[in-house]
Amino acid sequence: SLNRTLLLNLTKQNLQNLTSREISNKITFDPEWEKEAKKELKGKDPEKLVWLSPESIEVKPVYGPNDIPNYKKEFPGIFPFTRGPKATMYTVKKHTIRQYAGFSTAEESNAFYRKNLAAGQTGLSVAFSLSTHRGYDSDHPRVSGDVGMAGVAIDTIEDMKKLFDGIPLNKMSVSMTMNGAVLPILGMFIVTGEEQGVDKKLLSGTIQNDILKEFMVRNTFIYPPLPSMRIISDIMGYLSKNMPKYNSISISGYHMQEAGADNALELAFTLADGIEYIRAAVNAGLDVDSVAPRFSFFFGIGMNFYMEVAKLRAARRLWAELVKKNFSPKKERSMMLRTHCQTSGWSLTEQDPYNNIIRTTVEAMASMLGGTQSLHTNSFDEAVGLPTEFSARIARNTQLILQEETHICNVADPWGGSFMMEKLTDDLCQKAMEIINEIEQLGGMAKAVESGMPKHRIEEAAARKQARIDSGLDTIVGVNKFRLEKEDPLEVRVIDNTVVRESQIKGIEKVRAERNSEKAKKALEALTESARSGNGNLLELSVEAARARCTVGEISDALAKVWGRFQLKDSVVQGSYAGEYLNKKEFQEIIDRVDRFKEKYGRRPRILVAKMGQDGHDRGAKVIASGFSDLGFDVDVGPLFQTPDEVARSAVDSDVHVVGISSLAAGHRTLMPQLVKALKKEGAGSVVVICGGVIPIQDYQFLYDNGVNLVFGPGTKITKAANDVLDMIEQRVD
Ligand code: MLC
Ligand code: 5AD
Repeated sequence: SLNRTLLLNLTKQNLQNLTSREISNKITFDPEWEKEAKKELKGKDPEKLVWLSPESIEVKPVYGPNDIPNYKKEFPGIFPFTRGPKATMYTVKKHTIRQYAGFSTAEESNAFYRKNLAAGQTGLSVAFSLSTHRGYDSDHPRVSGDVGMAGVAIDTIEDMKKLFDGIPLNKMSVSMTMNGAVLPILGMFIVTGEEQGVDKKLLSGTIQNDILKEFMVRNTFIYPPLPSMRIISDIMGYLSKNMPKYNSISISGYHMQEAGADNALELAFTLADGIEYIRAAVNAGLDVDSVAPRFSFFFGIGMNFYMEVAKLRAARRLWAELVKKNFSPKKERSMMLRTHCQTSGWSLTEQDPYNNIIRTTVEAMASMLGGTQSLHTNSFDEAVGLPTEFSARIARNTQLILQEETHICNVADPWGGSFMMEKLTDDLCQKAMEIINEIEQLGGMAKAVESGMPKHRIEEAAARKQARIDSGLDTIVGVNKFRLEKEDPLEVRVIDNTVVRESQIKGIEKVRAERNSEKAKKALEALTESARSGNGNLLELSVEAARARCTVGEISDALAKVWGRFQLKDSVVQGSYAGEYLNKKEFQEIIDRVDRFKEKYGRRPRILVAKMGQDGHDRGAKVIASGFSDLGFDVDVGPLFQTPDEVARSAVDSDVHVVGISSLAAGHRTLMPQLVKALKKEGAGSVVVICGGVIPIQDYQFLYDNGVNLVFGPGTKITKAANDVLDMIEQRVD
């Protein structure tokens, strides 16, 4: 029984009732300036120059002292740390250049890391395969299209040792982005240190370990929320006792921004997550001062330049004040927000891709001017695949040039005292606090997540953003303005999924053959028992299991025996796309075309929007579902993590005209041909098959040859996609 949602169509009446947002407050200006501006504007009101940001903040054309009447002196390194966690900031230590990377096998990723470190990178950050994220070994049939594609596949401690071969873990700080399979991965990391001869006291780095945002946006959870929260408090307990230099969590807003959140939503949900994690630790008997000093954060930095700088300043101030108010810590450091940033992947385009270098540079500057501790700059080939050696070099050099050549690092918080920046910081604090208070009313972030509120807000914001771009309100150079007539294809990194999988399977077989199977069995049983009874520390037991050479899949299953695997119940927002697009002729033309379709064929065109494999990035799928629904289509949305057979089955069950697959993790080459075959087997060969997402142009012909009817790259207008799909359906039903 699949958990599918059928969206009802909005009536035209409903559509008309949705109006765009308007500037609400009376805007005041300095009278002398206003007089001069009116002259220049030939009598027009300067209020017309106010820009209403996506956060509903009114950005004025000019600021002055009257905009910050309550300005209080603040300095870096001093509570509430608005201006930075350290007094001297980059003047003493520049931010860590920490490029997120991982692909294929441990050997290949290790070689890539070593080259990057030699060329100026200063910290490591591991991207794991989606199969690993979701706690499946590489030999599991569900992950055949995923292994090694979006990150490095790790099945056993032997893989982890290869990943850090020649990289001394007492010297190099390592971030690992892991949330679902956090226990086996952290366990294997600790044992890797041990087998390198490094005492775990000396291990430095960060584990992402932020499960709440997985249930909202990133979707690499394994277990239900409650046991997932126990995992986190067990990890904090273990780390605070045994690994004083290791950051126990990286509370992440990045993925919210990538999923469509504006800066106020990102800020509010991330800080509210942080408060929830301290509460969980305190409820598990830990002292706030033993855990909070090792909390770290992670924000996305997009193209809204001033607002992004203001966000990091606001984040530090709000966090300090919230922790103080809620937990009365004794240590200053418990209130000090330290963060990693990553430039926005979503802001980058497939069209005219070298423009992405410029976008990333601007975003990197905002991160540094905002005072980040660590930074990843994206590669310009983001929209088509994983970084190549060349694109990774440019991305890294972007940071090196900003650090070494621009003298940006010579001043801490250079924006401090700017009328505009201080006002935006205050405004963002206020907007975020309104949302945080709403969350507190719901009983905190865990409850809010359960209610679906944050996810819904983010998806609304994403649909609005898409409509603003599709209707030309927001500009993206090379996409909806100044588009090239002809694009030159980019060189892309190609990973042979079959070869990686076979080599991983050999590795698993070798470890299983050589280990003491009795010891491995006992370690797994202890984990199952701890999950059942609630006694013992799950990380301590996972370290034991890693020593006993248990695999990621075995450790994950030992816990799933008790807790099961979590299934997300989902819905899709309606009206947000239409709300920003209304009154546009092309929008109305498609609605009319869909109505004519219905008159002629007795029902609306019906599309199943689905995701296959372990790729949980569903912004694209959600935005397509919302957009098509607002355009009058009947839309079914499939659950995440489907096999091609499962998708074919539900296409037949709901008798759809079209199946639309969104693919962001490179599984399309393996999974799309399987889907076409599965549809034929079900007798549904006439269903139109389309796909979109991160798909290099080089793969289009391969997909057409294998029965896919239409492929849409990033930057496709939904209205155009809808028209093309209607053409295709009408050819088939006639
Ligand atoms: C810093 N230090 C100073 C100083 N500045 N000392 C004196 N004077 C100064 N001016 C000290 C710090 O106090 C610290 O020591 C040490 O130097 C290291 O500096 P840091 O600023 O803490 O940097 P770093 O070690 O790099 O840690 C940054 C961090 C951490 C705290 C944000 O959590 C981190 O590295 N996070 C990275 C997360 C990441 O890469 N995530 C990728 C996600 S990708 P001490 O003793 O005080 O610690 C993803 C994508 C996806 O999620 O979806 O797949
Ligand atoms: N290697 C490098 N960068 C990656 N990203 C995701 N996976 C990898 C990887 N394996 C980056 C992209 C993406 C963001 C979530 O992280 O920029 O948008």
